[in-house]
Amino acid sequence: MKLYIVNGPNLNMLGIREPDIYGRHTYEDLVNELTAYCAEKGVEPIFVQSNHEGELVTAIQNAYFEEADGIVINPAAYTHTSVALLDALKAIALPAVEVHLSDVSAREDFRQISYVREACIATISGKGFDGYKEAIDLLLQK
Ligand code: CA2
Repeated sequence: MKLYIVNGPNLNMLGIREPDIYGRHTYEDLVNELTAYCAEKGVEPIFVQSNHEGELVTAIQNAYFEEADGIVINPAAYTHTSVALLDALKAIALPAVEVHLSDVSAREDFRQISYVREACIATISGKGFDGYKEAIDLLLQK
């Protein structure tokens, strides 16, 4: 089973700024933790982090062209703005799970909107790195 694990803008800053919201662990820690988790579960992970919307669209399309089985996606701020990511997820029609480190439902009004949610089988929010593991488990069950 091959899964794309896609992270959006500023998530490369994890552990560097705003530890109260996003924790003290780095993006590299996230990749290492999920690599180990995927190995346990027999999953091949493909990690993409980009600060650019178009590169995230390309990553989603690549999941389709490379015959991935699903996508775990934290689109970060593009969650709340991007019709392009929604369209890409709809176009490829692979099972996708939306993940957020923080509990977006308890944050600002503008974070209550998610464009991508409509194209995802589930949304997991506020569980930190464990949310990504839950998303992988959900896709494995699928
Ligand atoms: O909670 C999440 O995972 C978010 O997707 C994170 C986004 C935010 O725009 C969403 O509303 C919720 C922000 C990612 C920024 O990550 C940073 C990490 C460390 C320091 C600064 C930003």
